[in-house]
Amino acid sequence: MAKAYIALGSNLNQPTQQVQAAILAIAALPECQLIKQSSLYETSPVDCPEYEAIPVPNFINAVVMLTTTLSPHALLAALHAIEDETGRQRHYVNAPRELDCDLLLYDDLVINDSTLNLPHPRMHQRGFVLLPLFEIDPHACIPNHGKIATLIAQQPITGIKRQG
Ligand code: PH2
Ligand code: MG
Ligand code: MG
Repeated sequence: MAKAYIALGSNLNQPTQQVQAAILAIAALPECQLIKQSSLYETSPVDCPEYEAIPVPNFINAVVMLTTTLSPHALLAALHAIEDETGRQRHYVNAPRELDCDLLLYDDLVINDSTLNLPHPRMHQRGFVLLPLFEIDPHACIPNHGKIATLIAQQPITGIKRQG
């Protein structure tokens, strides 16, 4: 049984409901048991270009932990199917989206192939991932990057509000 962490994000079409529905969909996946879920966080967009001068909406973000007997690639495919169910369109890089489900960690595996990068390549720099992950696992370690507590202490983290 492997332990996997997934980051959820939405900034389009009722983000709170999108993230809550995604957590239920993940809990219902075959060969997966949802073990922990973070609070929801309202976060400022990071690396999201404005398109036609329309301000980028804030995100709702969360992180969940599950145990699974799915392979990393099978879990990734299941997460993409959950994204597709929301009607997500990929207009341009980091465009507003109904749902983004990123596989962050799968045990301590390091994988870099054409479809999957583990650990998620930008997670160690992103407060909207680090803070909810710290909430559910303050002892988490990111392969090649070290302890989550150290990563959080090392960088300024702004624009993140934990919701009740
Ligand atoms: N996701 C991105 C890029 N920027 N910013 C926030 N606040 N939350 C996200 O989930 C997010 C982002 C790419 O997937
Ligand atoms: Mg993402
Ligand atoms: Mg993604």
